[in-house]
Amino acid sequence: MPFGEIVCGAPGSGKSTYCYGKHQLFSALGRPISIVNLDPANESVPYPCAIDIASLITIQDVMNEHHLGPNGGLLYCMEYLEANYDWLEDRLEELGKDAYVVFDIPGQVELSTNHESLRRIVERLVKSGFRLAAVHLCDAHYVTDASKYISVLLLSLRTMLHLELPHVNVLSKVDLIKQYGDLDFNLDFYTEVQDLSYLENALSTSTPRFTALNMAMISLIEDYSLVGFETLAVEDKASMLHLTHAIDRATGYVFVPPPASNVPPGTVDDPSAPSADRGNSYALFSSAAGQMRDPGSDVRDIQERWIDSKEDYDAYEKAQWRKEGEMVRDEAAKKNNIRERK
Ligand SMILES: Nc1nc2c(ncn2[C@@H]2O[C@H](COP(=O)(O)OP(=O)(O)O)[C@@H](O)[C@H]2O)c(=O)[nH]1
Ligand SMILES: [Mg+2]
Repeated sequence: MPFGEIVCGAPGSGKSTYCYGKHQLFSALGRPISIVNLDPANESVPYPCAIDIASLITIQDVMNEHHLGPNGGLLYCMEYLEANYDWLEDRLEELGKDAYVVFDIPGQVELSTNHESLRRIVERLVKSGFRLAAVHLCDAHYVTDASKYISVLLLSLRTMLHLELPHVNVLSKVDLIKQYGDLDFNLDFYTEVQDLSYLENALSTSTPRFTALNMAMISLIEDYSLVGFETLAVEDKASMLHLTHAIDRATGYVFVPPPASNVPPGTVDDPSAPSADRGNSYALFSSAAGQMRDPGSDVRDIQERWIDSKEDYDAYEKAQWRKEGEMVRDEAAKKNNIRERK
């Protein structure tokens, strides 16, 4: 059964960079991955593309032929893709049943908030057997201002309700957050979205005329109680691994055994199997779906890494990289010496 991610988010939120990072990470881990570029506005795609919408339709052709602007052209492309869904389906089938497919979606927000084409394409993918999660990237810069943070919360909530998929919201580019100034609260306040009424003070100072409106929106967000965020710094391995784990839990990939492993006989479906056998599968479930304990799983560690002690960590990492570089250079020199002596 194929698994996958719908990577959405505003233009510039880091979707294509994330897809590239994911490709590098999964290639290193030996996990299957295919990236599908569905964004006709992606001019130079940084990752190897398994399927590219450009071979179906290009935004330039649409703009020339139908005299549309870039935004209208892009919506046309999505509607065209929906009408020619079999083009996508045929190519996805070629990737096989065990594929892990990451879809790079155009940044136009209406596609994931109110336009119907993307939603219907996603619906058909799910019907055809795909286990998908929506990965919604939002630039972490927005948490530095209370009213922008509210817009991001509303956008995330709307996207969750529109796409109707298991959903992972992500504050991207968290490595840059420090340069935008001090946060009013610790990072966990923004990622856990627990008690937004604390924002009232900041809102009434920055936009006093809209305080009542902002507070009404806050109570709406809290009523749904759906939005929360993971964080991402794409070049940080721990951050990518943690996000991958969170997405694997959303799609159910955590329960997929490695291809080479044998399924213990009679463990899951057979109620007459000895309890010791069944115990194994329960342990798998509780450890796979239990509390996450990897290095990026505590948002206080993220706060320390990227906000409180960023300079110290950066200096430490630089020193480690230098050491690694020197080791590689010494190894190469040693090998050269041996070869020359021979
Ligand atoms: N510092 C930093 N920059 C990032 C990160 N992710 C993306 N970017 C930069 O953000 C810009 C926009 O990224 P892109 O992937 O093209 O965004 P897209 O429009 O959503 O596909 C590029 O200049 C990226 O290099 C990140 O995690 N950290
Ligand atoms: Mg892009």
